[in-house]
Amino acid sequence: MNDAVLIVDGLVEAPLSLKFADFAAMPDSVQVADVSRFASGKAGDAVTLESILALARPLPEANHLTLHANRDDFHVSVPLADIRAVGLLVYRLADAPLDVKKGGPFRLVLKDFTACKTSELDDCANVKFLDRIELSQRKGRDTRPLTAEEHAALHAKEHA
Ligand SMILES: Nc1nc2c(c(=O)[nH]1)N[C@H]1C(S)=C(S)[C@@H](COP(=O)(O)O)O[C@H]1N2
Ligand SMILES: [Mo]
Repeated sequence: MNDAVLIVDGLVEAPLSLKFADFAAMPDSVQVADVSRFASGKAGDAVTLESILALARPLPEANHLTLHANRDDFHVSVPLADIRAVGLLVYRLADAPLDVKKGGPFRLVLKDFTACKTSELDDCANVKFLDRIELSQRKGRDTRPLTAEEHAALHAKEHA
């Protein structure tokens, strides 16, 4: 699991491929210990999404950020301007890489999120098993459930 990589690509000056050790080595100023302080019900230590974007350097025409989880084919695409200040990349829990059972090895957690389906930055956008962050001009792939029935079915599958 320590070899798992998070890809950052699309409309960026410097595409990235980041591992646990890369996140752990980032400066204290961008580390966010214990995200449960900001995101109720979520757990682990993170770095800010902004610090990752600072390394990748989105091009001026990048307007959207898409969070890809190929493990279960779940994808969320939101306006870059909305997510950049509130996104946290959780990579560690109790001094170990974030377990897949907790949505690891990498999980996006929003500092502030609304109830499911009430805004772009809702609980559903807290993407587990995150393996790729893609910057694009237009909105990218978004597989969040649209109806209450689809949403209930997804949660039933998640917690099965
Ligand atoms: N990869 C992936 N991430 C996901 C989901 C999913 O099905 N797959 N479900 C989303 C939905 S709909 C919600 S409400 C939250 C639930 O997060 P929790 O299990 O920490 O409460 O995870 C989100 N992240
Ligand atoms: Mo959700």
